Amino acid sequence: MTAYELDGVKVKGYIATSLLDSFEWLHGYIYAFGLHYVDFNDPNRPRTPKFSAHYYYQVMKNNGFPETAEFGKLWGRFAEGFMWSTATASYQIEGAWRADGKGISIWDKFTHTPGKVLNNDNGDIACDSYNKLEVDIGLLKQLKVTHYRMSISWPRVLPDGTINNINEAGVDYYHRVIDALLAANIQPQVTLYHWDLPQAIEDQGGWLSDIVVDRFRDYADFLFSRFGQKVKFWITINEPYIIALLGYGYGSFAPGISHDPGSLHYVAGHNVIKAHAEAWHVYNDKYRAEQKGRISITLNSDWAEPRNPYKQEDIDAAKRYMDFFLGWFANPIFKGDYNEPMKRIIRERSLAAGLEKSRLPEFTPAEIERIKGTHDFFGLNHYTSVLAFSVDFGDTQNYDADRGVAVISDRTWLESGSNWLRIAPLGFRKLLKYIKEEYGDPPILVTENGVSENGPVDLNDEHRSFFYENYINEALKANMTDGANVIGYTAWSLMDNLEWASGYGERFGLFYVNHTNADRPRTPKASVPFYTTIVRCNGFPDPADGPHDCTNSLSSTSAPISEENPVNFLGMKLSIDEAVTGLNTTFALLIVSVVAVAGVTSLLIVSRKRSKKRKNDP
Ligand code: GBH
Repeated sequence: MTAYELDGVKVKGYIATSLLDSFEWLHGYIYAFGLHYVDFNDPNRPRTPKFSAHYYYQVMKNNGFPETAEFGKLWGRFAEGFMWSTATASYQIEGAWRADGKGISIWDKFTHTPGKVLNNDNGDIACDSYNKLEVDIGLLKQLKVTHYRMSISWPRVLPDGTINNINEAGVDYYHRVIDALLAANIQPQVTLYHWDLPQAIEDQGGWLSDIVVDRFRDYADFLFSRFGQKVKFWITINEPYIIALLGYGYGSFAPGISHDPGSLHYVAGHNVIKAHAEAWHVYNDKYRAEQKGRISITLNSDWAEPRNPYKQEDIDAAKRYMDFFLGWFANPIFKGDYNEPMKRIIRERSLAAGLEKSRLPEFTPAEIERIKGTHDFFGLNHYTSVLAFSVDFGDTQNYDADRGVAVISDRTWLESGSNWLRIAPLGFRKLLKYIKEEYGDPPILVTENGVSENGPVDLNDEHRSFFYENYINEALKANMTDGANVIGYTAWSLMDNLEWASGYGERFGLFYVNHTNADRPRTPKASVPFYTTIVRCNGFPDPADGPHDCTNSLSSTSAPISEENPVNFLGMKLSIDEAVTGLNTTFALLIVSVVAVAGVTSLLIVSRKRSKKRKNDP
């Protein structure tokens, strides 16, 4: 376009290569140049338009780039007082699994069950944060974050899960953490429950039994009474979706229950919602007036796009994906009761299978009222997007069959170190806007967002800086352009840690932790100064009204690794220079809003006559 408009080159047409993924000569079917994905495992060779096909359609329709800022970078800052944070969770970093009277959690048991976790990794030592308080505070200071999201290990403070037995050594540890944070002028955002349920409570049925509702309320009451003078941000429960579905449906997470995948995740989810509501009410009734903090829950959700945005079935599938994911928990808490599609679909499918009633439990009218409105903000964990389409699973009775949706990734979304996580920043903006519109324009606190790598250690993590720059910029658009009330942002994670069933191989940290070294040393990755700059700038101040003091730390982003040391970029071994060039190219492509399809080839048809004529001109 620049050549045509600015340099006067007579570009007469443009052919995008290729219409379809196809046989790529010596490379077979590995490389996919198509605007449409072709499934070569399916004899029907179904075609699916990629994001790039839709984008190219827009370019053709406009006879140039679409007149929208959607794809460009937005310069601007978040509001004064925006909360900049980074997060960890107790089991993933603390270690000291039996120190000083700590009780056993379901994750201690799960990781010690052979075959449950990749490499049989466990959290016995983890990042040893239990013994490295000062070191970790140093990392937070280096990042210049205003807040730190941490979680409390329930069995560390209440070894059997009840207030009959208080482990003061554990309570002291959290006092030391919180005091050190406050001394560094970093405000703690404390999660009461990030998945490490006391095994003693699991032995009584865990989240499947409503005993847990009372236990959790007592535990919450206890924490507010002990820490509420110092802590002003509370998150009751992290990701009920994962607790319920992976813990009690699929069984891929602790406690690993999978014998009744039709019902148990719905039962567990039901109790999680009730437990959250009780904790919120305790705070509201007993502590809020005096302690003046805020308390809510953190829900995780992907963003779902229809696989084909022009196909009604796919549009419906994407909506169902959202209803069964975010809506499962957001509806009862923000609107009252489960959403109608979930209630109707699960009831119909249950009855059709000969059951007497729906596998989705019902709330009584009194419960609906008690749960509705138990939020001071919308805590959101978000990582990735999916393309959804409708699938009929027959009469199978499980979550996926109830939802009736399957998903794929767009081939143009860059990969990460986790199979489930593709980099799709645009979905973040859409999700934030969706929450604003669907759930009453709540203040939204982003409690997790981040990206992983795996394989050989590479401290030059351009992919993470790329991720943070683009995702945070989409959050800024959601805020400034769409009016979503985003009040804070939290990078997952402060440091590489136990990535649950994936072990230590998938690394989400801003700081690298060497888990084979007994000292568990922390080393900043290149993304540390990068994120710090965004934090100091409170967003992305326009260079046109610069220079800005806050960008000074950018000068220290130079790679902390040597030139000889090759780095891994998108699975290819490249020199650092090449990798940086590759990434900059990807940035540039995205920023000028051409989709980053690795190796898109194009053909410029230049009018020969004209160019010849020009050449011949004196
Ligand atoms: C969050 O979960 C957690 O709160 C945090 O503790 C975690 O470290 C972080 O994200 C990164 O995962 O391996 O294919 O079975 C986000 C939800 C739950 C998404 C586990 C990936 C595993 C999928 N994650 N899930 S798979």
